[in-house]
Amino acid sequence: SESRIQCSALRSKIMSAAEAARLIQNGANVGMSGFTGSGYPKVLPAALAERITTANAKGERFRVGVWTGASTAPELDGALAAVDGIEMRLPYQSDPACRKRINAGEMEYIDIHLSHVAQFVWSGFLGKLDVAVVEVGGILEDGRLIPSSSIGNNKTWLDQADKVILEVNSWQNSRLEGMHDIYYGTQLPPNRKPIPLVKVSDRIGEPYLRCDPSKIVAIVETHSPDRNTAFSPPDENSRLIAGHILEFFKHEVKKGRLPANLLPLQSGVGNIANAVMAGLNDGPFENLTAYTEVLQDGMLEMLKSGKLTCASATAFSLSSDALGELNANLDFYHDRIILRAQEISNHPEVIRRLGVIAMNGMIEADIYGNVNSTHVMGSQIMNGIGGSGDFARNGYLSIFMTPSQAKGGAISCIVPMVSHVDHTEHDVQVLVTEQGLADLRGLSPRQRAKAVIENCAHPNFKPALRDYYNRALDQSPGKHTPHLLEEVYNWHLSALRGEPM
Ligand code: 0RQ
Repeated sequence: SESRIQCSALRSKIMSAAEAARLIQNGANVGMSGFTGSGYPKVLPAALAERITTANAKGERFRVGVWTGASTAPELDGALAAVDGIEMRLPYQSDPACRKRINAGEMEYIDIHLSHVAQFVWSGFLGKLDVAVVEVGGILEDGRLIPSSSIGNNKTWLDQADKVILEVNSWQNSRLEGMHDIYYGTQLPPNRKPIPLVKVSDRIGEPYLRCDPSKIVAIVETHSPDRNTAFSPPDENSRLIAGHILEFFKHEVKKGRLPANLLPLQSGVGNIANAVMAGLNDGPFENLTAYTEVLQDGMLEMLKSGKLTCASATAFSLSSDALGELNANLDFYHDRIILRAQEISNHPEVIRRLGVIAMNGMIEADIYGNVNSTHVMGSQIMNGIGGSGDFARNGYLSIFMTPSQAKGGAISCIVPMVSHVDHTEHDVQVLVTEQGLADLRGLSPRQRAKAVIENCAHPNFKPALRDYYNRALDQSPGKHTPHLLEEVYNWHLSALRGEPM
Protein backbone atom coordinates (compact mmCIF):
# COMPACT_ATOMS: atom_id res chain seq x y z
CA SER A 1 0.00 0.00 0.00
CA GLU A 2 1.16 3.53 -0.79
CA SER A 3 0.98 4.68 2.82
CA ARG A 4 3.98 2.48 3.67
CA ILE A 5 6.11 4.55 1.26
CA GLN A 6 5.84 8.08 2.62
CA CYS A 7 8.78 9.39 0.62
CA SER A 8 7.15 10.54 -2.60
CA ALA A 9 10.48 10.95 -4.41
CA LEU A 10 11.06 7.20 -4.10
CA ARG A 11 7.68 6.13 -5.46
CA SER A 12 9.05 6.27 -9.01
CA LYS A 13 11.25 3.32 -8.08
CA ILE A 14 8.31 0.99 -7.51
CA MET A 15 8.43 -1.92 -9.94
CA SER A 16 7.74 -5.64 -10.16
CA ALA A 17 10.07 -8.24 -8.68
CA ALA A 18 10.94 -9.44 -12.20
CA GLU A 19 12.00 -5.93 -13.24
CA ALA A 20 14.02 -5.51 -10.04
CA ALA A 21 15.72 -8.89 -10.53
CA ARG A 22 17.04 -7.65 -13.89
CA LEU A 23 19.16 -5.15 -11.97
CA ILE A 24 21.22 -7.98 -10.46
CA GLN A 25 24.05 -9.19 -12.66
CA ASN A 26 25.76 -12.56 -12.94
CA GLY A 27 28.55 -12.84 -10.38
CA ALA A 28 27.13 -10.15 -8.07
CA ASN A 29 27.42 -10.43 -4.34
CA VAL A 30 23.96 -9.85 -2.91
CA GLY A 31 23.37 -8.99 0.74
CA MET A 32 19.87 -10.12 1.64
CA SER A 33 17.87 -9.43 4.75
CA GLY A 34 16.59 -12.39 6.74
CA PHE A 35 17.31 -14.05 10.03
CA THR A 36 15.84 -17.40 11.17
CA GLY A 37 12.78 -17.13 8.97
CA SER A 38 11.91 -13.52 9.61
CA GLY A 39 12.34 -10.33 7.63
CA TYR A 40 13.69 -11.97 4.47
CA PRO A 41 12.74 -10.68 1.00
CA LYS A 42 9.66 -12.62 -0.05
CA VAL A 43 9.50 -12.25 -3.85
CA LEU A 44 12.80 -10.95 -5.26
CA PRO A 45 14.69 -14.25 -4.73
CA ALA A 46 12.10 -16.22 -6.73
CA ALA A 47 12.28 -13.63 -9.53
CA LEU A 48 16.07 -13.91 -9.46
CA ALA A 49 15.79 -17.70 -9.60
CA GLU A 50 13.65 -17.34 -12.70
CA ARG A 51 16.24 -15.03 -14.30
CA ILE A 52 18.87 -17.67 -13.52
CA THR A 53 16.75 -20.46 -15.03
CA THR A 54 16.26 -18.41 -18.21
CA ALA A 55 20.00 -17.74 -18.45
CA ASN A 56 20.82 -21.41 -17.86
CA ALA A 57 18.36 -22.44 -20.60
CA LYS A 58 20.38 -20.27 -23.00
CA GLY A 59 23.52 -22.04 -21.90
CA GLU A 60 24.76 -19.10 -19.83
CA ARG A 61 26.02 -19.57 -16.33
CA PHE A 62 24.42 -17.24 -13.78
CA ARG A 63 25.31 -17.43 -10.12
CA VAL A 64 25.42 -14.95 -7.27
CA GLY A 65 26.94 -14.73 -3.82
CA VAL A 66 24.24 -14.75 -1.14
CA TRP A 67 25.05 -13.09 2.18
CA THR A 68 22.38 -12.86 4.86
CA GLY A 69 21.89 -12.39 8.58
CA ALA A 70 21.42 -16.09 9.25
CA SER A 71 19.02 -18.74 7.94
CA THR A 72 16.15 -17.55 5.78
CA ALA A 73 13.31 -19.55 4.23
CA PRO A 74 12.45 -21.81 1.29
CA GLU A 75 11.48 -18.70 -0.70
CA LEU A 76 15.09 -17.49 -0.54
CA ASP A 77 17.66 -20.22 0.12
CA GLY A 78 15.39 -22.96 -1.21
CA ALA A 79 14.47 -21.14 -4.41
CA LEU A 80 18.04 -20.14 -5.29
CA ALA A 81 19.58 -23.49 -4.33
CA ALA A 82 16.98 -25.33 -6.44
CA VAL A 83 18.29 -23.62 -9.60
CA ASP A 84 21.94 -23.95 -8.52
CA GLY A 85 22.15 -20.17 -8.50
CA ILE A 86 24.36 -19.66 -5.44
CA GLU A 87 28.12 -19.52 -5.93
CA MET A 88 28.96 -18.62 -2.33
CA ARG A 89 26.72 -18.66 0.71
CA LEU A 90 27.45 -17.09 4.11
CA PRO A 91 27.23 -16.89 7.14
CA TYR A 92 24.53 -19.44 8.24
CA GLN A 93 21.88 -21.59 6.59
CA SER A 94 19.54 -24.35 7.59
CA ASP A 95 17.79 -25.06 4.30
CA PRO A 96 17.61 -28.68 3.08
CA ALA A 97 18.21 -27.82 -0.61
CA CYS A 98 21.13 -25.55 0.30
CA ARG A 99 22.60 -28.14 2.66
CA LYS A 100 22.42 -30.77 -0.08
CA ARG A 101 24.29 -28.58 -2.57
CA ILE A 102 26.96 -27.69 -0.02
CA ASN A 103 27.50 -31.31 0.98
CA ALA A 104 27.61 -32.35 -2.69
CA GLY A 105 30.42 -29.84 -3.25
CA GLU A 106 28.26 -27.76 -5.60
CA MET A 107 28.05 -24.63 -3.47
CA GLU A 108 30.74 -22.80 -1.50
CA TYR A 109 29.77 -22.01 2.07
CA ILE A 110 31.62 -19.96 4.68
CA ASP A 111 30.39 -20.71 8.16
CA ILE A 112 31.41 -17.74 10.34
CA HIS A 113 30.59 -16.26 13.74
CA LEU A 114 27.54 -14.06 13.24
CA SER A 115 29.18 -11.18 15.11
CA HIS A 116 32.07 -11.19 12.63
CA VAL A 117 30.12 -10.75 9.41
CA ALA A 118 29.65 -6.97 9.47
CA GLN A 119 33.25 -6.16 10.36
CA PHE A 120 34.55 -8.66 7.79
CA VAL A 121 32.56 -6.80 5.13
CA TRP A 122 33.66 -3.34 6.36
CA SER A 123 37.26 -4.54 6.25
CA GLY A 124 36.87 -5.94 2.75
CA PHE A 125 37.69 -9.53 3.74
CA LEU A 126 34.72 -10.91 1.81
CA GLY A 127 35.02 -8.87 -1.37
CA LYS A 128 32.70 -6.21 -2.71
CA LEU A 129 29.01 -6.18 -1.87
CA ASP A 130 27.19 -5.22 -5.06
CA VAL A 131 23.51 -5.25 -4.20
CA ALA A 132 21.43 -5.13 -1.01
CA VAL A 133 17.98 -6.70 -1.05
CA VAL A 134 16.27 -5.73 2.18
CA GLU A 135 12.72 -6.18 3.45
CA VAL A 136 11.41 -3.16 5.38
CA GLY A 137 8.15 -2.28 7.09
CA GLY A 138 8.00 1.13 5.44
CA ILE A 139 9.87 4.19 4.20
CA LEU A 140 9.60 7.51 6.03
CA GLU A 141 9.12 10.88 4.34
CA ASP A 142 12.85 11.64 4.72
CA GLY A 143 13.92 8.27 3.29
CA ARG A 144 14.78 6.51 6.53
CA LEU A 145 13.60 2.91 6.67
CA ILE A 146 11.36 1.21 9.21
CA PRO A 147 13.01 -2.17 9.84
CA SER A 148 11.08 -5.40 9.59
CA SER A 149 10.91 -8.45 11.88
CA SER A 150 14.66 -8.98 11.85
CA ILE A 151 17.66 -6.68 11.58
CA GLY A 152 20.56 -9.06 11.07
CA ASN A 153 23.16 -7.40 8.83
CA ASN A 154 20.77 -4.98 7.11
CA LYS A 155 22.57 -1.87 8.32
CA THR A 156 25.80 -3.17 6.81
CA TRP A 157 24.18 -4.26 3.52
CA LEU A 158 22.54 -0.82 3.10
CA ASP A 159 25.81 0.96 3.89
CA GLN A 160 28.10 -1.19 1.78
CA ALA A 161 26.16 -2.08 -1.36
CA ASP A 162 26.33 0.00 -4.55
CA LYS A 163 22.66 -0.66 -5.31
CA VAL A 164 19.74 -1.15 -2.96
CA ILE A 165 16.51 -3.02 -3.70
CA LEU A 166 13.82 -2.69 -1.03
CA GLU A 167 10.86 -4.95 -0.47
CA VAL A 168 8.20 -3.00 1.42
CA ASN A 169 6.09 -5.68 3.09
CA SER A 170 2.71 -4.36 4.19
CA TRP A 171 2.01 -7.66 5.96
CA GLN A 172 4.51 -6.70 8.68
CA ASN A 173 2.79 -5.06 11.63
CA SER A 174 3.12 -1.27 11.45
CA ARG A 175 3.46 -1.27 15.25
CA LEU A 176 6.96 -2.79 14.83
CA GLU A 177 8.02 0.83 14.31
CA GLY A 178 10.03 1.96 17.32
CA MET A 179 11.02 -1.52 18.55
CA HIS A 180 14.38 -1.42 16.79
CA ASP A 181 17.62 0.10 18.02
CA ILE A 182 20.21 0.66 15.30
CA TYR A 183 23.60 1.73 16.62
CA TYR A 184 25.70 3.73 14.18
CA GLY A 185 28.71 4.15 16.45
CA THR A 186 30.65 1.00 15.52
CA GLN A 187 34.09 1.58 14.04
CA LEU A 188 37.01 -0.43 12.80
CA PRO A 189 40.27 -0.47 14.75
CA PRO A 190 42.16 1.63 15.67
CA ASN A 191 39.14 3.93 16.11
CA ARG A 192 36.92 1.75 18.25
CA LYS A 193 35.11 3.10 21.30
CA PRO A 194 33.27 1.18 24.01
CA ILE A 195 29.75 0.06 23.01
CA PRO A 196 27.65 2.06 25.53
CA LEU A 197 25.25 -0.77 26.35
CA VAL A 198 25.28 -1.75 30.02
CA LYS A 199 21.73 -3.07 30.57
CA VAL A 200 19.60 -5.36 28.39
CA SER A 201 16.98 -2.62 28.10
CA ASP A 202 19.40 0.14 27.04
CA ARG A 203 18.70 1.90 23.78
CA ILE A 204 21.93 3.22 22.31
CA GLY A 205 20.95 4.02 18.72
CA GLU A 206 17.96 5.02 16.65
CA PRO A 207 14.79 3.20 15.57
CA TYR A 208 15.38 3.52 11.81
CA LEU A 209 17.85 2.30 9.20
CA ARG A 210 19.62 4.96 7.18
CA CYS A 211 20.02 4.57 3.44
CA ASP A 212 21.37 6.91 0.79
CA PRO A 213 18.28 7.38 -1.44
CA SER A 214 20.41 7.72 -4.56
CA LYS A 215 21.43 4.06 -4.17
CA ILE A 216 17.84 2.79 -4.16
CA VAL A 217 17.28 1.33 -7.62
CA ALA A 218 14.04 -0.55 -7.00
CA ILE A 219 11.18 -0.85 -4.58
CA VAL A 220 9.01 -3.94 -4.68
CA GLU A 221 5.76 -4.03 -2.75
CA THR A 222 4.75 -7.26 -1.05
CA HIS A 223 2.16 -8.53 1.37
CA SER A 224 3.52 -11.87 2.59
CA PRO A 225 3.88 -13.47 6.00
CA ASP A 226 7.19 -14.56 7.48
CA ARG A 227 7.82 -18.29 7.41
CA ASN A 228 6.51 -19.87 10.57
CA THR A 229 8.68 -22.41 12.31
CA ALA A 230 6.53 -24.84 14.21
CA PHE A 231 7.93 -26.15 17.48
CA SER A 232 7.03 -29.62 18.61
CA PRO A 233 5.75 -29.66 22.19
CA PRO A 234 8.66 -30.48 24.52
CA ASP A 235 9.38 -34.23 24.45
CA GLU A 236 10.57 -36.22 27.45
CA ASN A 237 14.28 -35.66 26.70
CA SER A 238 13.85 -31.90 26.33
CA ARG A 239 11.91 -31.74 29.58
CA LEU A 240 14.63 -33.70 31.38
CA ILE A 241 17.36 -31.44 29.96
CA ALA A 242 15.38 -28.37 31.03
CA GLY A 243 14.96 -29.88 34.50
CA HIS A 244 18.72 -30.43 34.93
CA ILE A 245 19.43 -26.85 33.88
CA LEU A 246 16.86 -25.45 36.31
CA GLU A 247 18.34 -27.51 39.17
CA PHE A 248 21.77 -26.19 38.22
CA PHE A 249 20.56 -22.57 38.27
CA LYS A 250 18.99 -23.04 41.71
CA HIS A 251 22.26 -24.50 42.94
CA GLU A 252 24.26 -21.61 41.52
CA VAL A 253 21.93 -19.06 43.14
CA LYS A 254 22.28 -20.86 46.48
CA LYS A 255 26.07 -20.78 46.15
CA GLY A 256 25.95 -17.05 45.43
CA ARG A 257 27.38 -17.49 41.96
CA LEU A 258 24.22 -16.23 40.23
CA PRO A 259 21.80 -13.50 41.34
CA ALA A 260 18.23 -14.55 42.22
CA ASN A 261 16.96 -13.30 38.86
CA LEU A 262 19.88 -15.06 37.13
CA LEU A 263 21.71 -13.15 34.37
CA PRO A 264 20.58 -12.26 30.84
CA LEU A 265 19.61 -15.43 29.01
CA GLN A 266 20.65 -16.44 25.52
CA SER A 267 18.98 -19.43 24.02
CA GLY A 268 19.74 -21.00 20.66
CA VAL A 269 17.53 -22.45 17.99
CA GLY A 270 15.45 -25.61 18.21
CA ASN A 271 13.09 -27.56 20.39
CA ILE A 272 15.38 -28.12 23.38
CA ALA A 273 16.05 -24.39 23.74
CA ASN A 274 12.33 -23.79 23.59
CA ALA A 275 11.72 -26.46 26.25
CA VAL A 276 14.24 -24.80 28.58
CA MET A 277 12.28 -21.57 28.27
CA ALA A 278 9.05 -23.44 29.05
CA GLY A 279 10.79 -24.88 32.13
CA LEU A 280 11.91 -21.43 33.24
CA ASN A 281 8.39 -20.13 32.73
CA ASP A 282 7.13 -22.70 35.25
CA GLY A 283 10.18 -22.26 37.50
CA PRO A 284 10.91 -20.16 40.58
CA PHE A 285 12.97 -17.36 39.00
CA GLU A 286 11.41 -13.90 38.56
CA ASN A 287 12.37 -10.69 36.76
CA LEU A 288 14.48 -12.47 34.17
CA THR A 289 15.98 -10.75 31.14
CA ALA A 290 17.22 -12.05 27.80
CA TYR A 291 20.12 -10.86 25.67
CA THR A 292 19.86 -13.21 22.77
CA GLU A 293 19.90 -13.55 19.05
CA VAL A 294 16.52 -15.06 18.26
CA LEU A 295 13.32 -14.66 20.19
CA GLN A 296 11.44 -17.97 20.10
CA ASP A 297 7.98 -18.96 21.34
CA GLY A 298 9.21 -19.81 24.82
CA MET A 299 10.56 -16.31 25.43
CA LEU A 300 7.38 -14.71 24.18
CA GLU A 301 5.42 -16.78 26.69
CA MET A 302 7.78 -15.67 29.45
CA LEU A 303 7.27 -12.03 28.49
CA LYS A 304 3.53 -12.60 28.59
CA SER A 305 3.61 -14.25 32.02
CA GLY A 306 5.84 -11.49 33.37
CA LYS A 307 8.70 -13.87 34.23
CA LEU A 308 10.78 -12.11 31.62
CA THR A 309 10.80 -8.34 31.86
CA CYS A 310 12.82 -7.44 28.78
CA ALA A 311 14.30 -9.22 25.76
CA SER A 312 16.92 -7.99 23.32
CA ALA A 313 17.41 -9.91 20.06
CA THR A 314 18.13 -9.39 16.38
CA ALA A 315 15.14 -11.39 15.09
CA PHE A 316 11.93 -13.16 15.88
CA SER A 317 11.72 -16.89 15.23
CA LEU A 318 8.13 -17.74 16.05
CA SER A 319 5.56 -20.38 15.24
CA SER A 320 2.41 -19.16 13.53
CA ASP A 321 0.50 -19.31 16.82
CA ALA A 322 3.11 -17.22 18.60
CA LEU A 323 3.29 -14.80 15.68
CA GLY A 324 -0.47 -14.38 15.97
CA GLU A 325 -0.10 -13.67 19.69
CA LEU A 326 2.67 -11.13 19.04
CA ASN A 327 0.74 -9.27 16.38
CA ALA A 328 -2.51 -9.29 18.36
CA ASN A 329 -0.80 -7.82 21.43
CA LEU A 330 2.03 -5.80 19.98
CA ASP A 331 1.24 -2.85 22.23
CA PHE A 332 2.14 -5.05 25.22
CA TYR A 333 5.34 -6.41 23.65
CA HIS A 334 6.41 -3.16 22.01
CA ASP A 335 8.41 -1.78 24.94
CA ARG A 336 9.58 -5.16 26.26
CA ILE A 337 11.45 -6.23 23.11
CA ILE A 338 14.38 -4.48 21.42
CA LEU A 339 15.66 -5.62 18.04
CA ARG A 340 19.30 -4.76 17.29
CA ALA A 341 21.81 -5.31 14.48
CA GLN A 342 23.50 -8.68 14.85
CA GLU A 343 26.91 -7.11 15.36
CA ILE A 344 25.43 -5.73 18.61
CA SER A 345 23.09 -8.59 19.62
CA ASN A 346 26.13 -10.89 19.36
CA HIS A 347 28.84 -8.45 20.36
CA PRO A 348 31.59 -10.13 22.43
CA GLU A 349 32.18 -6.98 24.49
CA VAL A 350 28.50 -6.63 25.41
CA ILE A 351 27.99 -10.36 26.06
CA ARG A 352 31.01 -10.39 28.37
CA ARG A 353 29.92 -7.20 30.17
CA LEU A 354 26.33 -8.34 30.74
CA GLY A 355 27.44 -11.82 31.82
CA VAL A 356 25.09 -13.69 29.51
CA ILE A 357 24.03 -17.28 30.24
CA ALA A 358 24.54 -19.00 26.89
CA MET A 359 22.49 -22.12 26.14
CA ASN A 360 22.98 -23.77 22.78
CA GLY A 361 22.34 -27.07 21.06
CA MET A 362 25.07 -29.33 19.74
CA ILE A 363 25.59 -32.37 17.55
CA GLU A 364 28.18 -34.08 19.73
CA ALA A 365 30.61 -33.47 22.57
CA ASP A 366 33.69 -35.42 23.52
CA ILE A 367 34.79 -36.67 26.89
CA TYR A 368 37.10 -33.67 27.35
CA GLY A 369 34.41 -31.09 26.59
CA ASN A 370 35.04 -30.14 22.97
CA VAL A 371 31.80 -29.48 21.12
CA ASN A 372 30.75 -30.03 17.51
CA SER A 373 27.75 -27.88 16.56
CA THR A 374 27.92 -28.07 12.82
CA HIS A 375 29.17 -31.23 11.10
CA VAL A 376 27.69 -34.74 11.12
CA MET A 377 30.45 -37.37 11.02
CA GLY A 378 33.15 -34.78 10.51
CA SER A 379 32.31 -33.66 6.99
CA GLN A 380 28.60 -33.08 6.44
CA ILE A 381 27.40 -29.60 7.34
CA MET A 382 24.12 -29.41 9.21
CA ASN A 383 23.46 -25.66 9.66
CA GLY A 384 26.40 -23.61 10.87
CA ILE A 385 27.98 -22.18 14.01
CA GLY A 386 25.59 -19.23 13.97
CA GLY A 387 25.86 -17.20 17.13
CA SER A 388 26.75 -20.10 19.38
CA GLY A 389 30.45 -19.20 19.40
CA ASP A 390 29.83 -15.51 20.06
CA PHE A 391 27.84 -16.40 23.16
CA ALA A 392 29.77 -19.47 24.35
CA ARG A 393 33.20 -17.83 24.29
CA ASN A 394 32.06 -14.61 25.93
CA GLY A 395 29.21 -15.60 28.22
CA TYR A 396 29.36 -15.80 32.02
CA LEU A 397 28.15 -19.36 31.71
CA SER A 398 28.35 -21.45 28.57
CA ILE A 399 26.00 -24.43 28.42
CA PHE A 400 25.67 -26.95 25.57
CA MET A 401 22.81 -29.42 25.42
CA THR A 402 21.76 -32.45 23.38
CA PRO A 403 19.96 -35.74 23.82
CA SER A 404 22.66 -38.33 24.71
CA GLN A 405 21.87 -40.36 21.58
CA ALA A 406 20.83 -39.62 17.99
CA LYS A 407 19.17 -41.65 15.25
CA GLY A 408 17.11 -43.82 17.53
CA GLY A 409 20.04 -44.84 19.70
CA ALA A 410 22.42 -45.84 16.89
CA ILE A 411 24.71 -42.88 17.57
CA SER A 412 26.18 -41.64 20.85
CA CYS A 413 26.35 -37.86 21.10
CA ILE A 414 29.15 -38.29 23.65
CA VAL A 415 32.21 -39.59 21.79
CA PRO A 416 35.93 -40.10 22.46
CA MET A 417 36.85 -37.17 20.21
CA VAL A 418 34.51 -34.87 18.30
CA SER A 419 34.74 -35.28 14.53
CA HIS A 420 34.73 -31.48 14.05
CA VAL A 421 35.39 -28.76 16.63
CA ASP A 422 33.36 -25.57 16.88
CA HIS A 423 33.73 -24.88 20.60
CA THR A 424 36.92 -26.03 22.24
CA GLU A 425 37.21 -27.41 25.75
CA HIS A 426 38.21 -23.87 26.79
CA ASP A 427 34.84 -22.41 25.81
CA VAL A 428 32.53 -25.10 27.15
CA GLN A 429 31.61 -24.96 30.82
CA VAL A 430 28.53 -27.13 31.17
CA LEU A 431 27.30 -30.13 29.16
CA VAL A 432 23.74 -31.39 29.57
CA THR A 433 21.88 -34.41 28.22
CA GLU A 434 18.69 -36.05 29.45
CA GLN A 435 20.98 -38.25 31.58
CA GLY A 436 22.37 -35.37 33.57
CA LEU A 437 24.61 -32.33 33.72
CA ALA A 438 28.40 -32.10 33.85
CA ASP A 439 29.79 -28.90 35.33
CA LEU A 440 33.28 -28.76 33.83
CA ARG A 441 34.41 -25.53 35.47
CA GLY A 442 37.56 -26.00 37.46
CA LEU A 443 38.19 -29.54 36.25
CA SER A 444 41.31 -30.89 34.55
CA PRO A 445 40.91 -32.96 31.36
CA ARG A 446 40.97 -36.27 33.25
CA GLN A 447 38.43 -35.00 35.78
CA ARG A 448 36.27 -33.70 32.93
CA ALA A 449 36.31 -37.07 31.15
CA LYS A 450 34.93 -38.79 34.26
CA ALA A 451 32.21 -36.14 34.73
CA VAL A 452 31.13 -36.23 31.09
CA ILE A 453 31.02 -40.03 30.83
CA GLU A 454 29.30 -40.58 34.17
CA ASN A 455 26.81 -37.67 34.00
CA CYS A 456 25.98 -37.25 30.33
CA ALA A 457 26.52 -40.47 28.33
CA HIS A 458 23.67 -42.86 27.68
CA PRO A 459 23.90 -46.10 29.73
CA ASN A 460 24.14 -48.04 26.44
CA PHE A 461 27.41 -46.27 25.61
CA LYS A 462 28.87 -45.73 29.08
CA PRO A 463 30.77 -49.05 29.30
CA ALA A 464 32.48 -48.49 25.93
CA LEU A 465 33.39 -44.91 26.85
CA ARG A 466 34.81 -46.00 30.22
CA ASP A 467 36.74 -48.74 28.46
CA TYR A 468 38.17 -46.27 25.91
CA TYR A 469 39.13 -43.80 28.61
CA ASN A 470 40.75 -46.41 30.87
CA ARG A 471 42.81 -47.88 28.05
CA ALA A 472 43.80 -44.38 26.91
CA LEU A 473 44.89 -43.57 30.44
CA ASP A 474 46.99 -46.70 30.41
CA GLN A 475 48.48 -46.56 26.89
CA SER A 476 48.48 -42.92 25.82
CA PRO A 477 51.98 -41.43 25.64
CA GLY A 478 50.68 -38.27 27.34
CA LYS A 479 48.58 -38.53 30.46
CA HIS A 480 47.27 -34.96 30.39
CA THR A 481 44.55 -35.53 27.78
CA PRO A 482 44.81 -39.27 27.21
CA HIS A 483 43.87 -40.51 23.73
CA LEU A 484 44.37 -43.55 21.53
CA LEU A 485 44.80 -41.87 18.17
CA GLU A 486 44.60 -45.11 16.20
CA GLU A 487 41.05 -45.74 17.34
CA VAL A 488 39.74 -42.34 18.30
CA TYR A 489 37.40 -42.12 15.27
CA ASN A 490 36.33 -45.78 15.25
CA TRP A 491 32.93 -44.77 16.59
CA HIS A 492 32.32 -42.41 13.68
CA LEU A 493 33.74 -44.85 11.14
CA SER A 494 31.28 -47.50 12.35
CA ALA A 495 28.39 -45.07 12.05
CA LEU A 496 29.48 -44.13 8.52
CA ARG A 497 29.40 -47.84 7.61
CA GLY A 498 25.87 -47.97 9.01
CA GLU A 499 26.93 -50.09 11.96
CA PRO A 500 26.15 -49.21 15.57
CA MET A 501 28.87 -47.08 17.16
O1 0RQ B 1 18.63 -34.72 12.16
O2 0RQ B 1 16.21 -34.51 11.91
O3 0RQ B 1 17.63 -35.58 10.14
O4 0RQ B 1 17.27 -36.74 12.34
O5 0RQ B 1 20.87 -33.43 13.76
O6 0RQ B 1 19.17 -32.53 15.79
O7 0RQ B 1 18.33 -33.28 17.97
O8 0RQ B 1 16.73 -32.20 16.31
O9 0RQ B 1 18.50 -30.90 17.58
O10 0RQ B 1 17.23 -29.10 16.27
O11 0RQ B 1 18.39 -28.70 18.50
O12 0RQ B 1 19.70 -29.06 16.39
C1 0RQ B 1 23.33 -28.52 16.74
C2 0RQ B 1 21.98 -28.83 14.68
C3 0RQ B 1 20.95 -29.21 16.94
C4 0RQ B 1 21.49 -26.89 16.24
C5 0RQ B 1 21.96 -28.37 16.14
C6 0RQ B 1 20.92 -34.85 13.89
C7 0RQ B 1 19.53 -35.21 14.35
C8 0RQ B 1 18.68 -34.28 13.51
C9 0RQ B 1 19.10 -31.97 14.52
P1 0RQ B 1 17.32 -35.44 11.58
P2 0RQ B 1 18.08 -32.28 16.93
P3 0RQ B 1 18.35 -29.37 17.19
C10 0RQ B 1 21.90 -19.23 18.01
C11 0RQ B 1 22.61 -20.51 18.27
C12 0RQ B 1 24.35 -24.36 15.79
C13 0RQ B 1 23.85 -22.95 15.71
C14 0RQ B 1 23.53 -22.37 17.05
C15 0RQ B 1 22.42 -25.92 15.54
C16 0RQ B 1 19.53 -33.02 13.48
O13 0RQ B 1 21.40 -26.53 17.59
O14 0RQ B 1 22.35 -25.74 14.33
O15 0RQ B 1 23.72 -22.96 18.09
N1 0RQ B 1 23.35 -25.29 16.31
N2 0RQ B 1 23.01 -21.16 17.04
O16 0RQ B 1 19.27 -36.58 14.09
C17 0RQ B 1 24.42 -37.52 13.71
C18 0RQ B 1 24.86 -36.86 15.91
C19 0RQ B 1 23.69 -36.05 15.86
C20 0RQ B 1 22.97 -36.03 14.67
C21 0RQ B 1 22.02 -34.70 16.13
N3 0RQ B 1 25.62 -36.92 16.99
N4 0RQ B 1 25.19 -37.56 14.81
N5 0RQ B 1 23.33 -36.75 13.59
N6 0RQ B 1 21.94 -35.19 14.88
N7 0RQ B 1 23.09 -35.24 16.75
C22 0RQ B 1 20.88 -19.23 16.87
C23 0RQ B 1 21.50 -18.92 15.54
O17 0RQ B 1 22.65 -18.92 15.39
C24 0RQ B 1 20.63 -18.58 14.39
